[in-house]
Amino acid sequence: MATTPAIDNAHVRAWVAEVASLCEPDAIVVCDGSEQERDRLTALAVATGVLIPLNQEKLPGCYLHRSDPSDVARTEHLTFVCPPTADQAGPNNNWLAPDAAREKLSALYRGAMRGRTMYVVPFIMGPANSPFSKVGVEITDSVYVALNMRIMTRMGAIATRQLGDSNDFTRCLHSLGDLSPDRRFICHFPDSNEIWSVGSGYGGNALLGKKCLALRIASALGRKEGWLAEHMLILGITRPDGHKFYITGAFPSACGKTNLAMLQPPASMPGWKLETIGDDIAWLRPGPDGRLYAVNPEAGFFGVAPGTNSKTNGNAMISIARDTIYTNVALQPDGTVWWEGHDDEPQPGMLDWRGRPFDAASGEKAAHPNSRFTAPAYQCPSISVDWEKPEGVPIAAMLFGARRQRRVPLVYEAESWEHGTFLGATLSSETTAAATGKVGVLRRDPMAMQPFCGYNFGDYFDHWLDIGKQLSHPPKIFRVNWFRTDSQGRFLWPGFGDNLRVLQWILQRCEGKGEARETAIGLIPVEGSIDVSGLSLLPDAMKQLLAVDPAEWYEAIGLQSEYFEKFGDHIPGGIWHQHANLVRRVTGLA
Ligand code: GTP
Ligand code: SPV
Ligand code: MN
Repeated sequence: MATTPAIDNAHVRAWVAEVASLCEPDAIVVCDGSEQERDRLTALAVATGVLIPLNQEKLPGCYLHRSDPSDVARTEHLTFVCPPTADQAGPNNNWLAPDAAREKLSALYRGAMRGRTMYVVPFIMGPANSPFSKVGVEITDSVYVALNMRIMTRMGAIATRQLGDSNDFTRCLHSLGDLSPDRRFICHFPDSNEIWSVGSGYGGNALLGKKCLALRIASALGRKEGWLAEHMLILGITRPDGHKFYITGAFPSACGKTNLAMLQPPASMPGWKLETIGDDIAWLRPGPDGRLYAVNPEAGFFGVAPGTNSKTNGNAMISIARDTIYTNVALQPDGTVWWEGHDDEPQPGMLDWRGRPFDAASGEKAAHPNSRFTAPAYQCPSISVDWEKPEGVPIAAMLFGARRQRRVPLVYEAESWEHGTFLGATLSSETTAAATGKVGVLRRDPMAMQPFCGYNFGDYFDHWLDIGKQLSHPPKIFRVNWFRTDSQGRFLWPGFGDNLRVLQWILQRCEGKGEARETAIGLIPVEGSIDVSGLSLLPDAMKQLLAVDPAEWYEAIGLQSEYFEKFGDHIPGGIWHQHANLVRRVTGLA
């Protein structure tokens, strides 16, 4: 079948022909990323009900998409990593043998695009012409996916040019199939640099440049090539004294990356300047000067809508005021959108995320808890001038954070790279609506990568330790927790903009200043060394936020060793060494 326009790259052409004969689309369209193309695809999406135009005066260029109600979040139990052996995938992944996966999915792809158009979407992850960047080509039968990829990646002619006649690209095959969860699979083939996804049109399951390529495939590539692909935001911070720092932060899904990446200083901290580089993914490489450099491989934000308002995240509110695709939010009668935690009061006559009249008395949410916006990064008022630097930005500190009501203090510092790797490896968090399943259950989530590491976690920890050995000036590593609660379930820490108070202490520590005390788990701020002036905290809040209770940590060490033992001898000695240190200190105190 002819493609429009013709494909110059022989490898892409051959692969497209192969997929077309399997999926049998009615037409093949190769995306160029132009505005005319966006307008054409948008008009088509509106005509077919895939997109609903919003109020074009209040929200120019904005559209609403309602996904199938059974297809609203990543489905981790249907996600597989398929290297030749289960041991390579590790107990952290679902594994299918590559041949078995191909056979199973080929049957689902056969004829799946009959009556549909097949879009060929070339894209770059990373800035054009950066040594960090990787090219992918996504074949999809979803116009929603094509339009989202246009926002989330450098899509179209720019990618075709960067690829040239090379065969070095990730083959990303996606079909909506019949959207049935019974026939939904997201499979990754790190050895052949391929992703096969079928049966879902949602976010991380379908926009294959994001979690599938930029984390699962990239983490495996990074291991081979000597770099790291991480579920991290990247933030630039200029202090009132003019000193500029860059930090990264790994927090599990829906645990605050986008919010921290777009942080606005509290009124009590004038003169601080914060710049967004990325809100979800960082690719990190040791630089020639022995520091670790980061780029954001993405070009847009696929952010959580609920809870976003001009107080919590004013930069996001401005970013999503135009040219944004909203997914599964509520629709107001005036053609604007609403979600729980929005600035505005909901208007009477609102439709919920499924398009049904919203009934506040029903107890159901108007927007799905994992409803999202897709917005171009350049629209963010805090976007950094450095965000597309091909060589990336040098990282002074890395944060590991999670949702923890108990045990884990507001912030503490690792004593070394190895200790910091251990703090990342022992991260656990209460689950959120970003993946299907029960919400609020504590689960292990090393480096916030449990759903995203494309190989055995034991080998991944080892790779982290190896990277550290290549750094003469490694970033300092910290654990943070904005989510600690008191006995009545109230947040002890105000969070959001006030998190800058914690970052201030972290930056002081990066310069060898700031006061810390040694504890069993690491270096904790001395009370008074985090500036809380102007905050109305609950009585004793800072004492509780900075407490280390040996009895609580005694419980943790047992759970940690139980977890690491699952990985057998893949767990490197350095991690066991750090665990033994913790055991010694905790039992010494208990
Ligand atoms: P993914 O896109 O799924 O990877 O999520 P994320 O890590 O970017 O999370 P995001 O910043 O979108 O925040 C998710 C939810 O956590 C939102 O409802 C926020 O309002 C809430 N949140 C973010 N930061 C804080 C904080 O400092 N304190 C509290 N209490 N809530 C926060
Ligand atoms: C996450 O779940 O961490 C996300 C959204 O950032 S998704 O793209 O669906 O993975
Ligand atoms: Mn994420």
